[in-house]
Amino acid sequence: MNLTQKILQAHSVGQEILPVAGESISIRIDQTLTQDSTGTMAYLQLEALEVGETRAELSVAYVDHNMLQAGFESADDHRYIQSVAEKHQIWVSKPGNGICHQVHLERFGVPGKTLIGSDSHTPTCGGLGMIAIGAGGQDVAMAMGGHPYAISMPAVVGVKLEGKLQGGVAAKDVILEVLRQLTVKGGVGRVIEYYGEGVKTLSVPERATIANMGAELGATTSVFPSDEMTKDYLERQGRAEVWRPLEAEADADYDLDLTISLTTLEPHVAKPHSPDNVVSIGELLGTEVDQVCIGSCTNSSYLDLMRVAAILKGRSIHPGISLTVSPGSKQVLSMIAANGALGDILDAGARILETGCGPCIGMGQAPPSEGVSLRTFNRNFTGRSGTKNSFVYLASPEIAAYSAIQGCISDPRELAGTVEWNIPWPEKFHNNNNLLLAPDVTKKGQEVLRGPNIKPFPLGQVIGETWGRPDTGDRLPVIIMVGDNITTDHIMPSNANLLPYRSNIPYLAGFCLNPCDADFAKNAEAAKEQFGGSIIVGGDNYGQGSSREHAALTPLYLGVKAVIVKSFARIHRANLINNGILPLVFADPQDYDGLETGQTLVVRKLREQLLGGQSELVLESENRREVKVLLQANDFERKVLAAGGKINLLKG
Ligand code: MIC
Ligand code: SF4
Repeated sequence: MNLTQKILQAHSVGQEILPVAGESISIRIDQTLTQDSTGTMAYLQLEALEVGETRAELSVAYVDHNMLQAGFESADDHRYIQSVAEKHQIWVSKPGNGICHQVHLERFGVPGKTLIGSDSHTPTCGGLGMIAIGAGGQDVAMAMGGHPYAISMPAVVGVKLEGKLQGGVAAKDVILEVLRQLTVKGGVGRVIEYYGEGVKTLSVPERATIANMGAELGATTSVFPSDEMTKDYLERQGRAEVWRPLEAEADADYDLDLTISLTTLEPHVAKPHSPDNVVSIGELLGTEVDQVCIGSCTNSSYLDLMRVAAILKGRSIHPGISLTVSPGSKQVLSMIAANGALGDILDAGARILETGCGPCIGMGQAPPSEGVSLRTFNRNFTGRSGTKNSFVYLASPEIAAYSAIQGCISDPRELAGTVEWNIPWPEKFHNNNNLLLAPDVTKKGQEVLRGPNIKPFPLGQVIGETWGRPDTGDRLPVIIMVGDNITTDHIMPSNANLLPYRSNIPYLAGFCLNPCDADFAKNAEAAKEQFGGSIIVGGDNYGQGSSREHAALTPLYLGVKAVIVKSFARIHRANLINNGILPLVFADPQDYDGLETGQTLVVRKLREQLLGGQSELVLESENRREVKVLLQANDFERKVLAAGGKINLLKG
């Protein structure tokens, strides 16, 4: 068995033999995490499900995304999260303590355990040898209720790493190379497992960078062995006792094999507007840059910022550049403050932002119009930076720091001999945990504090014999046709103006699919009024990116009953089902071309077919043309859909 199979086997519920790839497997979840921007909804759902005290071994509620507090909304959400978490005996990581994935790696991750989190970059802890999976808030709430988590048994891609990275080449370049080869769809239905001699040369934070951006491949997760490096990291974090060795069996098989030579790897950059639009740095040398942003859950570790400091030390940023640095955690910030590296960064002209997601989620630092921004982040989708016509490039902290000095994209290998790439590890990482609140029994069952911005969330409707209304012939109109790789940032944009409303679905709904069609919400409401609902049609990999359940809840609020696409991204598909929206896939992708906006479709005997396990449904258009669609769902998912969502089903 490979490592993925070993951990899944050890956590499998009710199945002694692992199913074949693609079939459903239920796993026991040891740990859960939430962050604030998906967390408010997850906890509202936890309350609706009447879950009570968390039954996971460990649950943590982080506040790291929505930190600006430009009005009362975010502060109210933070207070809600803290009080509801305390009530349910969940750890609280307060604003300022750091980005959930970075802190989880430092303080909580345990090799061989399972973790699900309401954030798509939860796989970061795969760097510690965990099976860590991003999920919608409802699934995380269910795991806190002690329910197993169901996934499709993944195929496993084995990535063999050989050799050792050269100075100026970073872990980020490894994952950009994997993205170049596999693309943003290449990981769907797969786990990416790393092995080989090269792994031993990578520290835990470097492995975490690689595992983190496996999310951009659409992968279920990524995983590294747990070895001496892992032990060393945990010892320095003061957590030696949780270490255990873990690796694939010597003769383990993989469904797909890749080999990457770390020794000959070049620095890479992902060009606008997709993380898989990757080229070698040589193609971009000299590209002028306006803004450089260093940070995010991908690249804000102690190691990353020490390398940045080493490059910036004694130098100054280019006059045309704005450089921001957001440390990943309070631990990282206090350590670079204490050892003087922060001073080197400041002296060079950087603007220090608070520890949190910051510009990665569009919380400030929108680039200038048509500006070029070079970021160490993981996503460069159009508009995510807050400036629709900007050009965002993704690269390593080394490239970012050196380019900030030069004013244009530059190759850090030029610094050979002037910069020490080997960063000595601290004897012990600094651990002041006063922003990390352990569960306190005296708070069990306490009153939950809600602000006026927290609005009830919509619930789906029980599915009947058809999806429409008799007076309009049971038909529903297609209200939008979108193309391939539509992200959840398109479906439910996030920026400094919208993030404060993550617990207010009625307000957010007005912005649903706005980047694709500014009239979407208006048209959906009109269709809801006239037909009782509507249909979204899309291409391949629909719903890639963030785990935000809002990308299902806002269409639900607007009356969307079905989404028909060529293929789905994993988390979004699960979120649609959990909220009672039918996820349908064209049996013949060419049928996409036969559809157009405004056309209406009808399906007969829907409930019967749904509960009867029918996998192919026939939709009929006005001109009696048939469109065959697949409903790929297991028995439980069918019951969830029929009930109009998981909460309806479980609450009877
Ligand atoms: C993101 O990177 O898009 C986020 C913000 O972390 C999301 C969660 C969210 O939308 O709140 C994610 O990746 O899941
Ligand atoms: Fe935060 Fe960005 Fe990481 Fe999402 S990708 S968790 S917004 S830092």
